[in-house]
Amino acid sequence: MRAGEGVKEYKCTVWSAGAGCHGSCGQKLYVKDGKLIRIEGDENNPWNQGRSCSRALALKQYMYHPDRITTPLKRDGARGEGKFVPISWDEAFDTIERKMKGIREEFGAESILFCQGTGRDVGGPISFLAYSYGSPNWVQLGLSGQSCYTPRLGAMKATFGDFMVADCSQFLEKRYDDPEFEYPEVILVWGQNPPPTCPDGFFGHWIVDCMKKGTQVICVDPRHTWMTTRAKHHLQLRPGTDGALALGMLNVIINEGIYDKEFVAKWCLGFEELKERVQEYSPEKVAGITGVPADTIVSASRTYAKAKNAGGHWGLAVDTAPEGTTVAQAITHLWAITGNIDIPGGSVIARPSHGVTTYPYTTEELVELYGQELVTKLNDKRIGANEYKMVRGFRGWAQPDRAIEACKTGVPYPIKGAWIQTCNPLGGQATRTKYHYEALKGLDFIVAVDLFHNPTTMALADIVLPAATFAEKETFRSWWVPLGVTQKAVQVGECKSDWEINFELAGRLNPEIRQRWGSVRELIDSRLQRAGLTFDKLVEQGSWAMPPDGPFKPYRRHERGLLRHDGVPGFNTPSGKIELYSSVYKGFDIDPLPFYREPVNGPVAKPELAQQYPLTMISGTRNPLFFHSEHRSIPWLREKCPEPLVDIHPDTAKELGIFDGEWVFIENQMGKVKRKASLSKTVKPNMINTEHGWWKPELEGAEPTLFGVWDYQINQLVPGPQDSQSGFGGGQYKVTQVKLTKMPEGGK
Ligand SMILES: Nc1nc2c(c(=O)[nH]1)N[C@H]1C(S)=C(S)[C@@H](COP(=O)(O)OP(=O)(O)OC[C@H]3O[C@@H](n4cnc5c(=O)[nH]c(N)nc54)[C@H](O)[C@@H]3O)O[C@H]1N2
Ligand SMILES: Nc1nc2c(c(=O)[nH]1)N[C@H]1C(S)=C(S)[C@@H](COP(=O)(O)OP(=O)(O)OC[C@H]3O[C@@H](n4cnc5c(=O)[nH]c(N)nc54)[C@H](O)[C@@H]3O)O[C@H]1N2
Ligand SMILES: [Mo]
Repeated sequence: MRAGEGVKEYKCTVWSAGAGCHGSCGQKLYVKDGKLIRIEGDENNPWNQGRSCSRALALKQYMYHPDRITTPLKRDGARGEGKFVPISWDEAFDTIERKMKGIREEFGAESILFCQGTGRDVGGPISFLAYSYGSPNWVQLGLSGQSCYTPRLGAMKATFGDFMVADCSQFLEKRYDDPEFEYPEVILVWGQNPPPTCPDGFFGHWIVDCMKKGTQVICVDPRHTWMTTRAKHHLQLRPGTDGALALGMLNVIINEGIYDKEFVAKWCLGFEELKERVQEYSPEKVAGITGVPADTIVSASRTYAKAKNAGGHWGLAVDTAPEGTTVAQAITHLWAITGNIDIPGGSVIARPSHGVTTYPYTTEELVELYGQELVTKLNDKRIGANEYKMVRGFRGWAQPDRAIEACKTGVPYPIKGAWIQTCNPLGGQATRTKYHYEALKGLDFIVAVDLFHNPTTMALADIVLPAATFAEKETFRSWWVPLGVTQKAVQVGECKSDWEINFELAGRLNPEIRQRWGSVRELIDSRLQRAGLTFDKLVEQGSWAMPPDGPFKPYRRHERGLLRHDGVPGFNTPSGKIELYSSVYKGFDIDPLPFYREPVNGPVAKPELAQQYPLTMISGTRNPLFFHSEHRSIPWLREKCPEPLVDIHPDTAKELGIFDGEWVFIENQMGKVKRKASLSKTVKPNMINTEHGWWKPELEGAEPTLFGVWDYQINQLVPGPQDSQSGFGGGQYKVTQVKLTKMPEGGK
């Protein structure tokens, strides 16, 4: 489509509501008479090169949906009764200001939790509001063990002093055509299903682009997927045993001497200690633990280690493994000892483009943004920071399991309120959902900021504020590359952006904010200053900017002295080397070397439980149509997947007398949930696989139905809390013991 004849084109970076997603696709929005009429992928944007996903393409249905909340609402009846009335923004802000100030005066700012979901666009505005108010308790509430990316980030920071991603040319403006880029010979894809997910600042299809040019993939996944069926090696391990497999691969590579000796000698520290540790994990022993044959472990290790250049890509299953931080550490060691660090087509250091961040990824940044004094003060009260040194020392999160327990028990102090923004704990994020429901119900004051009602807003919210989609707001985006902005194309109802809402409240709750910035635009521009850019300039140049040469752009920055503050060649770790024996972990009271631990409620650790509930359930495998608990009301998306399915191996189904398309219960000690059977050989006979985030917007919203959440929400069966040395990782989403039962005739 072209602009002209009353049609205006807006180039935007997609981040947050509409598509959801961690990605930053460039999309072109076409607007006529103040309404969005079409969306198309931006072919000039280096990230997605013109592509769109099903959720972006359905944006009009999402934005103009009749269920969309378009004014602030206040509860007008008991919690859960489903009665809300529209109020003005002034009334909403006044009420929230009064209540939040009252709670702060009586109980302290820490008694309000600031709860977010995954990294859409919310990290910046929500941490900004929490710290402006003075609460240290910024948390992905319900995400047991903060089990999404934080364990991997922590391991990378400890090992390399920086973050890393598989290099698919994304840091280069000309992408695959840049002569500096070399396609990876191999990409090791660990616990990730890239095509439908685009997670963690990475566009999944880049791996497919590389595969088309000859890149081989090695996949570590208990299921068969599109990618595993095209892999050179598929390591089909028992869920949750990733730690053992990584140690087994290290064992092969070290003992066969096929590691990069020169690189290890020059840049790594602690190799001898690692060598000694991996002797405990022979391929034969690891085969016994993981179910992957020893010769497959050996041949996959050889393929990986002998490749000229190999990328490392990984996903959520690494974090949800027990001791996710140590599993992630073992995988970083695979990248390191093979010398695949910061080279074309290897694993490259990933820093936010131009050094601009929207919110703190590390404690260092937290200090840089808010000052040491505030951070020290926050750490004293942050839930989990006194129990777990890594929670204290890496990133600003409160520990989610302890946070919800505090709501229930008042320990370490009473929690009085929750600010829930871009987050649906009851509908998708929280393990042991009923526990979260009961604990949150007891709080005095709850605000939710969302676009639609969902089980959380219905059951808990006193005030609901209507949020804007990416098409309706100004925001900036920085997650590795490129640095991007989203310009406001249209207005829907009275919706406001998360930045606008939080900026207004932050100013009311902390007058200093108003002295520093006059508007959200000023705040954004002040963040972009580091890049020598402004919001307007970025819009002018097409909505994105790639990093210039220097510390934010590969390759071989460690050799060029670009990584450390002192300018000396090396890595940004305490020793200047890649720490295979981690001094940082040691400081956190975590084993400085990787080790293996069984899933805590798995069939080996709890054989009695497995006898009763013999199937291992993987939950949460992503569906390209939905983003977590979103999009079930969007006609184009829902019609492709009308009901929540469970994948069951045909032999298991036969044994249980279950037919394809029949409704069944998934059941364990915590409850039971409904699913439609889908017979599939993608899973092994002793496991099942099902999606998370299911509730039905078409059902009654008021209690007790709550949009069917108690029928369909799988996380009711997922136990908690996590139990790890670091306080991070180990959410039991991917290893839950269950059984299947047929549903009585006509049940649904
Ligand atoms: N069983 C199981 N459960 C899981 C997982 C799993 O693998 N298995 N994965 C877990 C993981 S990794 C994560 S990160 C969590 C994610 O969990 P959440 O991020 O909490 O995901 P949602 O449930 O979709 O809740 C997001 C809510 O935010 C709203 N929203 C979307 N965009 C915006 C926006 O821009 N502004 C505002 N104000 N609201 C917005 C949506 O309408 C929705 O109600 O789920 C976890 N839950
Ligand atoms: N369309 C869509 N995209 C999304 C999301 C969404 O909800 N919808 N959510 C976003 C979020 S917050 C996240 S965290 C990412 C997650 O995206 P991914 O990291 O890809 O995570 P999953 O889809 O949960 O699982 C990926 C693969 O891990 C395998 N797996 C399961 N258990 C194990 C195990 O124990 N070990 C190993 N090695 N593999 C295992 C599954 O079979 C699956 O194929 O996706 C993001 N992108
Ligand atoms: Mo996530």
